[in-house]
Amino acid sequence: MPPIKRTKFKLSNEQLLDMFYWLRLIRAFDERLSILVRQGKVRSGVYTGIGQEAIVVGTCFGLRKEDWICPLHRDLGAFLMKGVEPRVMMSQMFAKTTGLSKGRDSALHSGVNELGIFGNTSMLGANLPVAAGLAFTFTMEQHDNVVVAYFGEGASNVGDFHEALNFAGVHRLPILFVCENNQYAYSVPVEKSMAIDDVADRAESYGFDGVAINGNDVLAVYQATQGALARARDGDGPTLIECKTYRWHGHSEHDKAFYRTDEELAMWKSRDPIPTFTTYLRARHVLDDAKLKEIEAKVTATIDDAVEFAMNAPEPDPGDAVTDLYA
Ligand SMILES: Cc1ncc(C[n+]2csc(CCOP(=O)(O)OP(=O)(O)O)c2C)c(N)n1
Repeated sequence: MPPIKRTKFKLSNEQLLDMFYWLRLIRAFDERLSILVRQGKVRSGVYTGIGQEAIVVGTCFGLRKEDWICPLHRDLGAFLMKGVEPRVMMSQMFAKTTGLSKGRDSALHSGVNELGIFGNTSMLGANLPVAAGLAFTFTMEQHDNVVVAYFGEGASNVGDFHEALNFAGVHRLPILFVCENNQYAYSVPVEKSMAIDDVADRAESYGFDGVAINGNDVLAVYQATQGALARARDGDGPTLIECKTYRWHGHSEHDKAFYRTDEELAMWKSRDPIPTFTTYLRARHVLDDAKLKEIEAKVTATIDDAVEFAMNAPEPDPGDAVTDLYA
C-alpha cells in the first residue's frame, strides 16, 4: 500500500467564513423544511441532516465543478454547495415546475449533470457501483476529476457497497467513499448491524486506506478530504473516510425516533458542529458579533426568498407528466 500523502491546508479568513456560512445555510434549510413539513406544505420526503452538516461542508468545500458527487437522502446541502440555487432546491421540495425534476419526484432522486450531481435511486448502496463506474470513466478519459460518493453505515452492510469498493480498489479509481455514520439505519443502532466498530476498517480488505474521523469537526473532514482528493487526482486510488456523527431528527420527519434516549441525543447535541466551529473562528478573531449578525441575516434572507419563490411557483401541468422521459 502506498504511503499516506498528507495535504497541509491553509484556509484564508474569507474561506473560513464561507465555510461557516455554508454550515449555517444548510442547517437553516433543513430546519425550515422541518417546519414546512409540519405545516403540510412540503410534498417531497424530508430526511434532514441536522447535526451532520460538517460532513457535507468539509467534503464539498474543496471540490471542482468538474468533480462529481453522488449524494444521499440526507445530503441536500451537497446539492447547494455544488451549485443548485436555494430557490430551485426549495422548489424541488414543493414539487413545483421550478424544481430540478419539475415536480415529478422527491429530492433524493434528483441530479444535475451540468453541476456534476448524480441522481440517486432509493436502493441503499446502489449509488456506489455507479459512482465507481463514473470514476472508471474519469480514468479512461485520463483527466484528474474525482467522484465523492456518500453512504450511511447501514448501506455499508449491503452487497453493492462491497462490490463498489472492490472494483475501485482493483482499478485504483479516483473516488472518495464518504460514510456518514450517524449511529442508526432507520431504527437499527450500529452495534446491531455491524460486528466491528469502524466502517473505515472495511477499506483495507479492498486494498486502500480507510480512516475514521470526527464527522462533527468541519476542519477535520476538510483535511481528510483534501488528502484523499490529492491522492485520487495523482492516480493513487480511492479512500474511505468514515465520519462519526449523529442525526438529531428521526430517519425522516415522520419518524419520532422513540428507539433512542433523550440523554443520547443531548450528548450528541453538545457536539454540535456549528458552535464548535464558531468558537474556533472567534478565538482566532475571524468572526466577531458584527460578522456573525451579517452572516445570519444573509442566511435568513436566502431561505425566506427560497420559500417565497417555491410557494409562488407554478404547479406542474399533468399533461407534462410524460415529457422528458428517457426510453
Ligand atoms: C436496499 C435497501 N434496503 C432498505 C431500504 C429502506 N431504507 C431506506 S433508508 C434506510 C436506513 C438507511 O440507513 P443508513 O444507510 O445508515 O443512512 P442514514 O439514513 O442513517 O443516513 C433504510 C433501511 C432501502 N432504501 N434500500
